[in-house]
Amino acid sequence: MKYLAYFIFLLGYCSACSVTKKDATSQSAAMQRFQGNDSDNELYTRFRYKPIKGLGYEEGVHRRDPSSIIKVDNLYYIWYTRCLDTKSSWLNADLWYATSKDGITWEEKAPAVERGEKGAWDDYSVFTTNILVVNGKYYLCYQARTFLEQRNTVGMAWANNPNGPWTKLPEPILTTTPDGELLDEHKPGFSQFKNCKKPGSWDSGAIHDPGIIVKDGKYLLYYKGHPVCEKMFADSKWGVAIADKPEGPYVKSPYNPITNSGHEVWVFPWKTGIGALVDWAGPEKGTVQYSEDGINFDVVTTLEDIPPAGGAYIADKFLDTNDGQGFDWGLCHYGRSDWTFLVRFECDLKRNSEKQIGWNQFRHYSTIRDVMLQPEKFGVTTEILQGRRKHKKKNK
Ligand code: AAL
Repeated sequence: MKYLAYFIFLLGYCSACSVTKKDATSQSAAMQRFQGNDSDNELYTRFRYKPIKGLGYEEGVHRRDPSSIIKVDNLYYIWYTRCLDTKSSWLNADLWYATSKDGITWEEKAPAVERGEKGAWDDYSVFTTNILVVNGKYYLCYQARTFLEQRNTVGMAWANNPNGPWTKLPEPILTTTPDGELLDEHKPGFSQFKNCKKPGSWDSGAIHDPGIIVKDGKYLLYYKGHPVCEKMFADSKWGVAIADKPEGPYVKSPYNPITNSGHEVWVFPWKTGIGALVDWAGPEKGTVQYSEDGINFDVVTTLEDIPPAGGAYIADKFLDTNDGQGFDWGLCHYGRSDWTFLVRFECDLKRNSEKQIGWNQFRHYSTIRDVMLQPEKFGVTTEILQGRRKHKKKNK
């Protein structure tokens, strides 16, 4: 009995030792998982926003989902969804383009790709596009919808000049996985939530945000998928479809989905692999990730305030580089006003750029969005919240 008590005491003492005594193998789960400070992390940044001229807020016009930006003959080009509908900001829309000399003042030019004729697979809306440039030829890939089909497709158009004219490929280059069942497959609008009969694969309900990057001689078309019978709008993930030629055929990777999170797709060449900004949807929302092969992504750090549907100026996006340099500016949309509009963002995701991570860059540190939206409700004004009103000096 005496020995048993002694043994129990020793056991307790030793297990206490193991959590209090440090030896060479002591390492917490967090430190085993990931080490590194944001201040040393090349893929860490804060985002800063600025208004632009020409594509900013305008009553009566939605402009949203901008493409990546390219530079041709000293002029920047961008493509985006332009929509005049009051019920939706992306259905019943066409693709337009604009140019700029400095990335701040933009000139809206004309439609690039318009909806097809009645009965065509793109007769209701062409929207959310991205650009690809290969050997002096330009390709736009974009979402397409008919008026009645709930599930969308991805189309492509090409041109010899960024100003067009654009020629559409006759058939979609990507389609949703044809499983799951909607109560009504032929219903206008975009509400699949109440339209569910039988759940489907992760990309059976929608294939969105197509964007192509060139890697090792292949064309990697990244896209976001929603399943039929998605429970929440934020259950999206990304997949990739791969082709030997820009026009396809694109074959979906057997590894899809290749992310477990992410809404608007944003990928860029980074060093020898591919970087990804995974925005507001899913368990790994708000992260920047990296993959050596474009399929297996790891989280590198967490970012706040990622530009919604950002389209960056990524100078080497289509160069099939093994030395991806990143980017430091672009346009994104603001979608919570009556008419969606474009704004400029700046960041430090260009290699060797100096990180602006001083205290004044952490504007969101003390931000509660509901307070920011309705300061008066909380007894303060916007001026006070923004720190523009100084304390009155007493006893001077
Ligand atoms: C966007 C994109 C797709 C969706 C809608 C318009 O930000 O994810 O394009 O369909 O919202």
